[in-house]
Order: sequence, then C-alpha cells, then structure tokens
Amino acid sequence: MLTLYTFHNSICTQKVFMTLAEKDLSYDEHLINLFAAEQYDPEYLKLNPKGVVPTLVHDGRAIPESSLICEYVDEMWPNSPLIPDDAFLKSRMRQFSKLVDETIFEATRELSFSAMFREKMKNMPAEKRETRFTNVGDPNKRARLMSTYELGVESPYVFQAIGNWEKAFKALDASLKEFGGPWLLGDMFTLADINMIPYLWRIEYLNLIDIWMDDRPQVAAWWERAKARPSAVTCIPDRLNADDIANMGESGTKIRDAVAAKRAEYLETVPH
Ligand SMILES: N[C@@H](CCC(=O)N[C@@H](CS)C(=O)NCC(=O)O)C(=O)O
Repeated sequence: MLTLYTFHNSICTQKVFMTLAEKDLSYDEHLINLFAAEQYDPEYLKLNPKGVVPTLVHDGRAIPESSLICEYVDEMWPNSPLIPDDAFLKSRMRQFSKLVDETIFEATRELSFSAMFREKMKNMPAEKRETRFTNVGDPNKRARLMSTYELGVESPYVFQAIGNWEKAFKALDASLKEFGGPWLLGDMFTLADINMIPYLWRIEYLNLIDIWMDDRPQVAAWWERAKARPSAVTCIPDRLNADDIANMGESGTKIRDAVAAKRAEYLETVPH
C-alpha cells in the first residue's frame, strides 16, 4: 500500500509522480495544503520532520525527500529501471539529484516566489504572514523567504538563483554532449531526466526558460523530447488547471526583463 503526501503544483512532488507513473504504480494521494500550514500539523511532522511535501508512505513506513523517494521506488519496483547499473553513470545520475537538492530546487523556489507567491503573501493579513515566516524552522530558509518577500527580484538570493540556473543549463549541455543523448545519460531515460524535468517546466511556465536555453540547441532538443514523455505530460501539465498555467505565465512575464538583465550581469562575473 502506497500513500503519497502531496500539494497541488509542488515541483518536488512532480518528480515522484513521474517516477510512479514510469513504473505504472497506483497509490493514494493525501493532499497537504501548504497555504493552510497543514505541513506543520504535528501528525504530519512525525512523517516528515522538515514539514515539507512530498512524503511517501509504503506499508506504514514514511520516506521523505523526493530524490530519495524516487530511488526507493526504483529499487522496490525494478520494472522499467530508472537508475543505471553502471557505477559511473549512477554517480552522474546522482550529480543531477544533488544539483536539484543543493541549488535548483531553491533557485526555482526563489524565482517562483518572487514572481507569484510574493504577491499572494502581500495580500495576506499581516498576522498570517508573520506566522508563515515564523513557522519556517530553518533560519536560512526563513532569511531567503523574507529577503525575496521584501525585495522581490532585487533580492541577492534571486541573483544567486539566476546564476545557479546558468550553471544547471551548463551541466545539462555538458551531459548531453558527453553521452550523446537522446537522454541526459545517453540511451537510457533515468532519474537524471526526471530530476530536472519539473524544474524546467516550472521556468517554462514562468516564461523564463528561453533566457538560458536560447543559445543551447542540444538542451532545447532534449527539452522537446522530455516534454513529450508520457509520464511528464500526465504528471505535470495534465494535472494543472488553466488558471494555474495562466497565473504562472502572467507573473513570470512581469519579472522576465529583470531576470534577463540579471543573467547578463551574472555572465559578466564568470570568466570565459
Ligand atoms: N528537499 C525536499 C524539499 C521539499 C520541499 O521543500 N517541498 C516544498 C514543496 S515543492 C514544500 O513542502 N514547501 C512547504 C514549506 O516550505 O513550508 C524534497 O525534495 O523533498
């Protein structure tokens, strides 16, 4: 028995949806409303002490952390494998998991937050907003959120996010060149692809993706293939409603020029 704790339009959960779809597994979904602070419910914190989604519960045992959930699922249900056998390729696959866990998740959250959730928070009663910030246990995470709330795209964390997306696109390009495609690690579609797809889709929805992709044709070709993968289609666009998609596009477009200008500024700092 599998239960997945999720939230609507959660990018980390989309990785898990895709992995479960690739394996053709069925599961119950339990929605945790992040805007209603349900992630801090003491019962949920027992499953996921960081108070975030997703969490997978398999036969009564909880597994937090989306990258670890995807690996767990692949090991438990080895049909249609998503992890290469070869140790070197496996290490490359995990570099993409690390890239997402260490920088790209936050980079995407920073961009999404400055474009969309910031506006939503501005419209909240002050008390509710304060509670939202104080609920965030990790002081670094709270500092990032408060900076992006106050400064929007001018936050130094947004600048860092733009630089981290630049590095991620470089890594995608390098991997496609090294292994020759069609997927990030060559012939096999792996968790490396699954790790990246939801994040690229989010910056595409925010109308920002071409800022990094325009001068990288191999990444653009991989992205077209990735978007056509049935598990990606059913787990990402098919689960979103037209309002979500319109809202992401409209809010992202408002910060687009500033993001492009900051990317140019970032490139000035990188030795060629
Ligand atoms: N490293 C974690 C990150 C999980 C995470 O931060 N999830 C977001 C949704 S994509 C969340 O639950 N945010 C709620 C909050 O920060 O209060 C993972 O990949 O599972």
